[in-house]
Formats: sequence, C-alpha cells, structure tokens
Amino acid sequence: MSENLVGPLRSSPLIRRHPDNPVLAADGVPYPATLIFNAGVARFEGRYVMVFRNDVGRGQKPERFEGTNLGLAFSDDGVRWEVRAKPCMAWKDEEVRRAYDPRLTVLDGRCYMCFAVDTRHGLRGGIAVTDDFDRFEVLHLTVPDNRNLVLFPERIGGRYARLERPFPVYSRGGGHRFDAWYSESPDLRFWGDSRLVLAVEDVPFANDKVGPAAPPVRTHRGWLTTFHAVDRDPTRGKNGWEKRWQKRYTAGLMLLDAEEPWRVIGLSREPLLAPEAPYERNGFRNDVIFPGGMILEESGEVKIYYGAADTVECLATAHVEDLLRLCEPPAAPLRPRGSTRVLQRR
Ligand code: BMA
Repeated sequence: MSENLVGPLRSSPLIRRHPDNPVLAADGVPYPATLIFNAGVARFEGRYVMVFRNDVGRGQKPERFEGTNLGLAFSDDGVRWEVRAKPCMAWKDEEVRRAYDPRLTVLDGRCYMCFAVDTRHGLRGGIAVTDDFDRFEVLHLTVPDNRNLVLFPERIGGRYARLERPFPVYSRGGGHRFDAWYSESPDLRFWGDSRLVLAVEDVPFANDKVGPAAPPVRTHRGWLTTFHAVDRDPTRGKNGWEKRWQKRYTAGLMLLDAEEPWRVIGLSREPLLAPEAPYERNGFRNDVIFPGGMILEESGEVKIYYGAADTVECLATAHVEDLLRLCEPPAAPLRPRGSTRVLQRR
C-alpha cells in the first residue's frame, strides 16, 4: 500500500528499446485519433497484426473525450505499421460504454481477442474470435469487475486457459490490492477452477496491483510472460496531462510451469521495463508502461509491445535466454493456491 513506497526503478539492462520508438502514434492513424496505446499484437497468416486502443479527444489541450475505438494495423517486420482506413471495433450501446486494451492470441489458426469492457453495471472482461478482423464473435463476458484477460495460445490439460485480474474491493484491506489469477474452460464460454497466480505482495516493485500483460509464450522452461505492476505514491500530484495521477506502471516478468501454469516457477525481482524514456515518462499519464504483446521469434528474439504514458505504442526487444535467466525461482513457494477440494468435518 502507499505507506510502503517503492522508490526509483530502472529497466533491466537486458532489454533494448527500439530506436524507432514510438512505433505507432496518433499521427500515423488516418482517422480522428488522440492517444494510441495498449495494443495487442500477434503473428497471423504470415504477417504481424496489431489491434490498438484509440482514445479520441483526450489530448494535451482541453478537448471533449469522444470515446474509445480499436484500430487495426499490419506489418511485415513488426516495426513499420500500416494502419487500416477504419477502426475494427467501436462497441457502444445502451449497456456498453466502450471496449479497450485488446490482447491477441492465435489458437488453432483463429485469432482470439481479449479486451476490457466498461459497462453501466461494471467493468467486464471479454473474449471474441475473428478470422478477418471485420467480424468479431463475442464468446464470453466475465461478471464485473474483471479486466486484463489474456488467453494462452494452447490448451492446458485439454482446456483453454487464461490469466486475469479481478478487482476485489472489500476483501483486500480496502483501496487497491489486486492480483493475477488463472482460470480454465472447456469451450471458452464457461470459465472456472480459478486459482491465484501472483499476488501484489509477491512483487517487490508493486504496492498497489499486479495483473497479466501480454499473452504467455511457450519456452523450453515453461510459459514466459510479462505482467504489469503498479506502485502508488501519494506525493505524486499532477503527473501528466491528467489532473491527478499517483501511479506508476512497470512491466514485470515471470515464468509459469508448463503443465500447471498457475504455479510461478520464476520471477524477476526487478522490473523488466520501468519508465525512463521521454515517451514513457511524459504523456496523458506519466510513467506508464503497459505491455500487451509478446512475440518469440525463431531466432530467440522476443518482441515486447507496450503502451507508453497512455499516449503511444512502443517496442522493446530482448533474447529469450536472457529473459529466462532473469526469472529466478521464488525463495519459497508462493502461498497455497486455493482450488477445488473436499473439506471434511473431523
Ligand atoms: C489501467 C487501464 C489501462 C491504463 C492504465 C494506466 O487501469 O486503464 O488501460 O493503461 O490503467 O493508466
């Protein structure tokens, strides 16, 4: 919590920011666009595809916030992006205010998109499937409040698997104290057998919340995955174009067991990426790094796509073996992860 202030943070020396950063910003979008960030990225049908968040009218000058849509871009090299003429999703009706923060997972040759949905009755996590990015079939919406769903690219033990970040507002001491969870499903619609994966107190550079970031990638040692870690400092006042912003978002890194991905078998004690570059330090909300895409290339290069300062979309790269080395085994097994069991009165 805020009494345990985290202090200065540095990025790992093993990660490199791409010299062309930001790889996508509002000036690269051919329709009204203000903040371009928190994209999902995947390799699909021989190209890289990106679905990005576009918050319109939330600029440096006082403008009227006009809402959020999801834009679509393609790339041959993962660096230079061509944005399609129109957004691919703008969900707004009597109940839904907007869909945002997309994450893409290719599974059995189809592209699945997880996203957050603001509704009149709470924040929900959605899962949709598409084959062409024109038509999205929404398969599932969580109960409120839940967000940051990411789908594994394979079934685990015959079931679909996801990471997610519910918001338990009463039971974690009040205020923010949010953790990353795992759930599984036979059909992508019904989800359950939920287990705690990573709690905020497991992460030395978080005092507020942790949650899934990009969908996990399979490596020879297990599932490698980023997470977002948030620390709050009440001495931060106006920190960006917003009136008040006391949080800092960093990217963490962990390794999950290949067969039991709710078990953390490695965790980097320091952030993989902490806000340092000017485009991460200054924008709509200063000091935000929010990864939504992670691609493991055959060469061993890992591309990590992240929203910076809730304003632009960036890319950083590292070698998979370096990232695996950063994931040290936890000092002691992280607390027992509750799941289904029989309780018998003695
Ligand atoms: C989270 C989400 C993200 C955003 C982050 C930092 O709660 O709203 O979309 O990037 O805050 O502002």
